[in-house]
Amino acid sequence: MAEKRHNIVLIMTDQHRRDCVGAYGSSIVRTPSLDRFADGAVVFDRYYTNTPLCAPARCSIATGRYAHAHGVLLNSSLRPDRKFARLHKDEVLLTDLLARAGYDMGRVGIDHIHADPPLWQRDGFAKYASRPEYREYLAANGLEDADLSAYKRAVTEVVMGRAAETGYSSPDAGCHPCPPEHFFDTWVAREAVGFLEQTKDDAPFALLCYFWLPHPPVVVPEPYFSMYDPADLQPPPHFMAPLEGKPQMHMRHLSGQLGAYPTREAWLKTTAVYYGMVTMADECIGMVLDALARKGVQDETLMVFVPDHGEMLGCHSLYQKMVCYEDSIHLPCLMRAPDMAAGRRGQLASHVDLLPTILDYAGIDSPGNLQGMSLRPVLQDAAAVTRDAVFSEYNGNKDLNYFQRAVITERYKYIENEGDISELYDLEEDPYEMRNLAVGEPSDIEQDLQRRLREWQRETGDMIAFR
Ligand SMILES: [Ca+2]
Repeated sequence: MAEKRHNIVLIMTDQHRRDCVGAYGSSIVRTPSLDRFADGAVVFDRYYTNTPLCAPARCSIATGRYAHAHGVLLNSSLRPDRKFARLHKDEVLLTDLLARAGYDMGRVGIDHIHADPPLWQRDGFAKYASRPEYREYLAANGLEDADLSAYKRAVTEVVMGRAAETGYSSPDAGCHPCPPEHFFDTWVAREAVGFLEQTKDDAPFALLCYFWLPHPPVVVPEPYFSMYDPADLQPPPHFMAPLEGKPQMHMRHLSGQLGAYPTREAWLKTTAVYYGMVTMADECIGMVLDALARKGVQDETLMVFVPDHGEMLGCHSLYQKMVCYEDSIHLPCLMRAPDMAAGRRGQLASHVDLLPTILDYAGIDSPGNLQGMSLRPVLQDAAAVTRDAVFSEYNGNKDLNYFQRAVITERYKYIENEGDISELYDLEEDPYEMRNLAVGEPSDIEQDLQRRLREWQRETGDMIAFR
């Protein structure tokens, strides 16, 4: 008998901290829609991104493979040949597989899959709506995309072996002039709802919904801009903490340069506005959840919520992502499926597992080159035994630099930083990663994790070899 083909709903936010979802103990940020999603869902407590950068992480979800395997290491490339910012030619994407299987497919929101040909030129989309369509929508309503260049800041980084000035979103917060009903994410939600409302019963559907919030610049319309009072915030212990005992290379990279200059007052305002962005994202997610509830297809649908990566937000005095600390790589992840046993899961999981999981529920045979595993057994059984480590990597943003490789086990995290010190954290005793244990002679634990990392690099064809 053919495997049942479930509908697929993937909802992603961008740069969403784990502590900014109610199910993970958020005490101040309000996320009622995600709380509704989490209630009676499987809540993953140990879900990681395989790389703390947008395009490479999204390509890991789309291919089920690590960045160094699928080829997208950078967000964009300043190299004339665009090397390391395009998927390898032979990579097969989730959307290709769903299209071939006859899914009625809608893809709305941000487009960070760098492939040839580009996704929007490929077959199989009943709806494809991204930034160009949004700009058309704005123009039709007599509006323009706001100029947010004031929220970019120049940083110095190594590009093609030389110091270069590049620009990135700063941690400076601001109020967005766009009315909330015309803001990008609200439009994305409406497009997703429109797609859901026209799907028919004769074929399974797949909705891939990619919100932009709470990605920087930290600029959001009212009422979200003023929604949270900086005076109410309770920053974690590593907020604005110096990078003591940690690789100083982070200070030379953009997360350190951008994270170092705001005052405490400025950081608290930025945090409050970021929380407003999270609540706006949550309201947009609520619009999609409402449309799904109206369709009444819960019994035949796999639903996934996960962001691409996290946000440091001043923790360890760093901004954005691009480091392998928990704020940047440890993610909120919620899933719902008809055959799940609701509840929390302590099993380690990561982005490379999403494609195998979706294919499992879609009844599609997996390509032979996948590097993750289906999480369906974990959804079905809280006691399912899976793996004992997940991996993350960083290779630079606009060019190859500041390489990091991390292995995360049930209790420990070990990070190698090219040209700088290594790091070992006991996540059980030290969840905020304040004490680097990789000092002096390597302990048995450190040596074991180093061996695990090397094994993974060999097995998955990582070109980087440390030492
Ligand atoms: Ca991102």
